Formats: sequence, C-alpha cells, structure tokens
Amino acid sequence: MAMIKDKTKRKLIYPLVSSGLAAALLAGCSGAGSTGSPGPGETAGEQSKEIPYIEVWRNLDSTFAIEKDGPYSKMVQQDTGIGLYMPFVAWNSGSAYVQKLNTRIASGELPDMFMPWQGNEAALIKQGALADLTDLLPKHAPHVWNRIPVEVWDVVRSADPSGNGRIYYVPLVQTYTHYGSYIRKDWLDRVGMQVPKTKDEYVEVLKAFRDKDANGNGDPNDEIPVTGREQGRWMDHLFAMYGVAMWEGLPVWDLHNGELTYSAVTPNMKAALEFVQMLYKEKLLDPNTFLNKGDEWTAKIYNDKAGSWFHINMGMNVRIENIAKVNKDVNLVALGVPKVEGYDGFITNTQINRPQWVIANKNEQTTINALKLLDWSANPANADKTQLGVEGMHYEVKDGKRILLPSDPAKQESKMLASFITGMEEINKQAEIQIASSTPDQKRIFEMRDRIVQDMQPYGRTIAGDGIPSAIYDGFSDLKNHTMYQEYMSKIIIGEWPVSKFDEFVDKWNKSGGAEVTKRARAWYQTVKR
Ligand SMILES: [Ca+2]
Repeated sequence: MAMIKDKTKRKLIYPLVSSGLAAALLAGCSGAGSTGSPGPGETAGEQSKEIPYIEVWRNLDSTFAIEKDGPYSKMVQQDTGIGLYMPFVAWNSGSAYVQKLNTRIASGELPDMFMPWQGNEAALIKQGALADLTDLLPKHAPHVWNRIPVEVWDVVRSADPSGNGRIYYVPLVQTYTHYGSYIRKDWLDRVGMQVPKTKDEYVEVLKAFRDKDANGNGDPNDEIPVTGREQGRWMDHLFAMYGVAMWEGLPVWDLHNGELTYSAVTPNMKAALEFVQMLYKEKLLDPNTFLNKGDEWTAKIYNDKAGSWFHINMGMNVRIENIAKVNKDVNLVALGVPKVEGYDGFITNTQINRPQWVIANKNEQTTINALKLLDWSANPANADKTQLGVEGMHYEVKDGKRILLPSDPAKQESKMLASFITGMEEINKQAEIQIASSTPDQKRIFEMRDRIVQDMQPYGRTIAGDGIPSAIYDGFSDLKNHTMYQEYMSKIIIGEWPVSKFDEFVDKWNKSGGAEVTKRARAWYQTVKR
C-alpha cells in the first residue's frame, strides 16, 4: 500500500556521517516499501553493505516522520547496522493513530514494529499476526530481557491467550519509586521541628503549620498543612501510611491476608479513613481538598501555602522553581511514609505501564533486527543518545555543555527509540544531563529534586496487582470507575458519615459485583504467581 507521504518532508541538509555509510544511506529510498528489509535496488556501490530497515510506529513527540536517511536513523545505524523509519502518523490522543494503525492491520501490512494501542494487541496475538518473542528476546535483546524483572515477564506471559505463557509484547516499565510525599524543610526550621518519622510526629508538625507563621510572611493563618485534590486524589501518602495500595488516589489491588484484594475494602482503608477524617476535622487537611482542581492545588503549592503533599518525584524541580519565585528560601525534602504502629506503610509501585512494543510476525530476520533496535534503546550505554537525541538536531554543545534545543517540530525527528525501561540508571542520567546544562540557581533546584528522588526510593513496594488487566471489571463500570468508593470515602472524610459506614460500603461493593470482580482478579493472580 502507499506510504503516507509527505507534505512534511524535511528539506534541511544534515552533515553526513561517513562517505561509505552516506552512499548507502542516500541510496536507501525514503519511505518506499514496508517489508523491513531492503529491496534489490536499495544497495549502492560495491563498498556499502545492505542496511536492513525496520518500519517503526509509535506516538510521535514531534509532527515529523522519521526518514530512512534522516539523522536519527543514521545515528542508530552507526551502532546497530539497522535503520528505521516511520511515516507521519498523527497522534490526536491516540484516536488518529489507532485508526491508521488499524487500517494497516486490515490490509495485512503491519508495520514491522509498533506500539499497540487500546488493547489491540490482544486480537493480533490470537490471529498469529505478532511474532513470538520468547526464544529470540534473551539472545538478541539481552538488555531488555535482563533489565525487566522476571515478575513483569510473568505478567506479560499471562497475556498469551493460548495459556502457554509465550511472550508477545515488550512492556513499558519503570523499576524505581515514581511517587513520593514531600514536606517543606524551611517551614519545619521556622517552627523548630524535624522531618516527622511517625504518624504522631507528623500530626504535631501539621498542627504547628496550622497554628504558626510557618511560611514566614507575617500571617499565621495562611498555611495549609497538607493538601489533596477532588475525588480524594493525590494525597496517597495519608493512605500509604496504613498500607493501602493506591494509584494517584485510586484504590488498587494488593495482597491482604495472602489474597489479592481491592485495597478500598480492607480494614487498612477503614483505619486510614478514620485518620484522614481527623485531619479534616482538625483543619490539618485542606478544607477545599474535595473542590481542588489540579490547577488550584498547584497554585496553593506555588504560592507558598502548602506544607506537605504527594506527587511525582521527578517533577519536583518544577514545583520548587515556582515556589522560589514567591519564597527564595524554599527547601523541599522527602517526607517518606511516617510510621503508624501496627501497619506496614509503603508507596505503591507499579512496574508495568502498558504494552510498548510488538513485532509483526513476518520472518525471523525482521524479528531479530527489531529486537536489536530495542536492545539499543534499553542499553544504558546508549542513554545519552536515547535521551538527548541527535547532536545538531535535538541538542548542541556549547562551551563543553550539552544544551537541549527547544522543541521544534519543523526541524526535529521524533526520538523514536527513547528507552521504555526507566530505572534509577535513566533517572540519574537525566539528572546528570539537566545539571550539566543548568545555571547555579537551576542546579540547586535539580540537586534538591534529585535528593528527594533518592530519599523516596526505600519507601516504594511493587504491589501484587501490578499489571492486572482492566477486563476484570467488564460489566461493572461503576466499580472500575471507583464511584462507590469515592462517595463513601469523601463523605466519611468530611464527617458527613461516621467511619462505621465503611462496613456498609464493603457489603454493598461486594454485592454490586465486587465479589465477582474479586474472583476474576484472584484467578488472574494465579496465572502470574510463581
Ligand atoms: Ca504565613
């Protein structure tokens, strides 16, 4: 079928890598063919060897295609001997992408390697349209194989509809503690207290924030000790203290008494609700928590009004930078998970985000070539290239510093093979790159952020329900949306209902399909449990 050409074709000339390679590259006809291997007319000169090309599709971070002879493909070819390309495919929240992808699927001409979307890999696996990676992956993509934990592969194996546990996709994975809780150390200094280690110490600190001029602006009444968002989102640490598995405010699945259980219906949740109800009553929790939209919540933090909160560790440099505009002495540190007697608190980690790559079932050589590209992407030795992209296009070197160029879709190709495994190695590399190209003020902020990231690591624990398919909720969309949980949780916290109402919630949840959903969740867990 015709490739999508090419209103957007780049007219810029890029420096050529080397004359021999350049000849081969120039001969590679841009955008022609979709077989993943060069056609007979694509070689040039007796000195060049044939470069196999892999057609790769994923969400683009720029509007431009990746061209066979473009700078990005060349960079990858230098290391792997394999080229890649991608036609222009609009993303549009995934809807335009999946529509175009499905057109290719219907025509029987799958891209060689692509990111599936909206679960469309499931039907393709069933049809035999995707390559079985089980045997080739460890050999040809050892960095992918070894860096993804074995329990994640077990979840991937559970997606094999034949029940044989074969591997058909490579997941998007994060192996570090992504979320965390924070506290204003400069506020603590001002009220003469330490970073709290226990629940009781935390409550005492919150009371001091409430009663004193902790932000030092002369008004003792404008501090919000701890804040959260509408629907009880983004205050997970208050639940985490009681061992409640939670994802951005939504209860998730973890072991309770040895059985996979929706965390909202556990006694841990009841105890957490009692605690948060007290915080609300004592005006320690933001009284507007259930009204706070994201931007209102952010504004409180930026305006130097919030003493502690929960969010994404790597994003804290942006928070600190904005607070510093109001209060240049801002000092933000990790709060961790204050200890509650009788509970094992933890920050919920989920290692599996979604399927990231599948390879079309064409021929073994195409599969191997595609795996080699993935191995390049996952190899920490290539972190500079996967994160920075191409010199002259994505970044430039000035006075020995590598400075990222502003995003410019007219000039930049997508960093197609950005690593899909994020561990502390990637995080440290990202931090190193940021610090290397920062001013002294920015450097202080990045270092503060990096300390937070490091200090939060010991608190994370991967939950047993990591990777659970949303299909367990089929037919029970209210349960999937956590509607019932959110009603009981919010009314209990604001004191409209007593904590004892929690038992009614558990009963009602089970009778409204929760018992069936739990049965499905536990059946799934049996297939991944080793
Ligand atoms: Ca104040």
